Amino acid sequence: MIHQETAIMLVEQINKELYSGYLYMAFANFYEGRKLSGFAHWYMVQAAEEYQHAMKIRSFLIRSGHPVALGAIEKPNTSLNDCGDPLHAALKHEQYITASIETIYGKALEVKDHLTVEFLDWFIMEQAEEEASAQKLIDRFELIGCETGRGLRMLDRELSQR
Ligand code: OFO
Repeated sequence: MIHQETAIMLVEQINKELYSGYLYMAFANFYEGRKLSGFAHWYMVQAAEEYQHAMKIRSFLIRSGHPVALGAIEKPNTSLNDCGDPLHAALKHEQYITASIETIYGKALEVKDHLTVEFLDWFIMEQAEEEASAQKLIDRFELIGCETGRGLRMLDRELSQR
């Protein structure tokens, strides 16, 4: 059985994962507007992954007999100007999601909800990857910058392969 407190936190996490997808879609839209379709594609793939994360949690709760009452998904909080802004915002957001997962993990340990601890192991690893990949993209981008030069186009083409 999943503990009632962790179950509530997991339902909230579904909302955060769906919000993540919504945020990444906003980033994709921003890049579409700048004719950087590779960057846009990258974030649409990311948005689809976030949906999968939400579904993974949903299935876990449903399998364990917990009701999943869905809340409203907030409007993405974005003020994007520079073409590097989404990259930094993505890292910051992933750090927030990592903290959220770790909070649930901590609660599961506290209430001895071993099922949830085991379930969240995958998310702990996934968050390490998410942060690393967001940081890697920033590092690569910072060597290039926003000028519509050859480097940016090359990176855009590469991101379209994801
Ligand atoms: Fe679901 O990992 Fe990103 O937010």
